Amino acid sequence: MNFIEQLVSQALADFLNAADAAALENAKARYLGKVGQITELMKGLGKLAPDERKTQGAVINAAKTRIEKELNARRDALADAQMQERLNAEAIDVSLPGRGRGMGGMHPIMRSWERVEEIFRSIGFDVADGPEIETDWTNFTALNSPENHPARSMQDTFYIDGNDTEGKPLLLRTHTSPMQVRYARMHTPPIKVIAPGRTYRVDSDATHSPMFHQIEGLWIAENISFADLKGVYLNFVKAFFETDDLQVRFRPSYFPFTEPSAEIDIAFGSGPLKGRWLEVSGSGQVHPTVVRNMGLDPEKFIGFAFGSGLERLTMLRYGINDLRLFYEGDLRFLKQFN
Ligand code: 2U9
Repeated sequence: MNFIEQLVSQALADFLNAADAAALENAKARYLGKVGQITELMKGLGKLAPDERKTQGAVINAAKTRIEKELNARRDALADAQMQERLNAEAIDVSLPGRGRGMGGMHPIMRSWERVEEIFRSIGFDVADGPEIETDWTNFTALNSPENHPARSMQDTFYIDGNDTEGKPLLLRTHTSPMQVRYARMHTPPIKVIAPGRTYRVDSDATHSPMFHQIEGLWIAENISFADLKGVYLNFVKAFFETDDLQVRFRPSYFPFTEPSAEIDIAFGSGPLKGRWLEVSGSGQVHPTVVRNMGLDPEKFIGFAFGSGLERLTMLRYGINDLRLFYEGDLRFLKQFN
């Protein structure tokens, strides 16, 4: 094997041994670079006699072409190998089941909310909706709690920067009653509506939360009495707790917006709470001043209202003993309702 043949086979061996692109380019420089061996041979041609230059030149050129061809082949092979390695490393196992999205579920309070709406809709009640930020008039004055009246302190609340058109501060509603005031002023009797929603008070302990949910009902027409209240509420609790085996009783009470007023208690005839009187609602005949503030003549229109805490109803229905569980977002608790 002459020198040039040896050089070529050495170059091919070096290329094959190059494990990656950088090693390959280094090997290339040794033969084809500025001071590479083939390049040096080319430079030496000038010193040869014309005849010899021609034959030697052809031999060197053939060697160079051969080396370049093998270099390109090795470049392609290394690039292919690298791509294959990447494909293997980044392979996606299409047979794995997808992660999917968590299904989410309904909060127990929302379950009660929807349940109560369904029950009252089934006996002809409409459902009111309204703002959580209220005016002083709609939240208090219209409901017969005049300014400076001590009854207002029963419902201490959060005030908002900014005033209403009367220059009074806006506030977070302390009950859902203002929705019914708004509803009554936009409709004509019979007014038969429930108002579910979030309410706010400055109160926070094991049995009170600064935000809680109420469901209130209002039925005003020309001849609606306490007997209707009893019938409607008894029908409601029987449907809500899914039992006919319960009793209701009314205890005298006081609210500014009703007169006379009563607390409503229920007692189950069976189950873990059997025989215990449980307070579930306030109620009463709507106060004539409130009827007037709804834009109606209290000499002509009369009816009842009630208000229940959705948290309380939900705790009794499911046997939950701590109010705070509703607001902590603990999935171990929430998953039990879905
Ligand atoms: C209008 C007129 C009267 C709604 C009523 C109660 C009695 C009551 C409490 C129950 C538990 C609030 O969530 S709670 O703390 N509510 O006792 N609510 S009568 O009376 C109205 C509502 C609207 C126009």
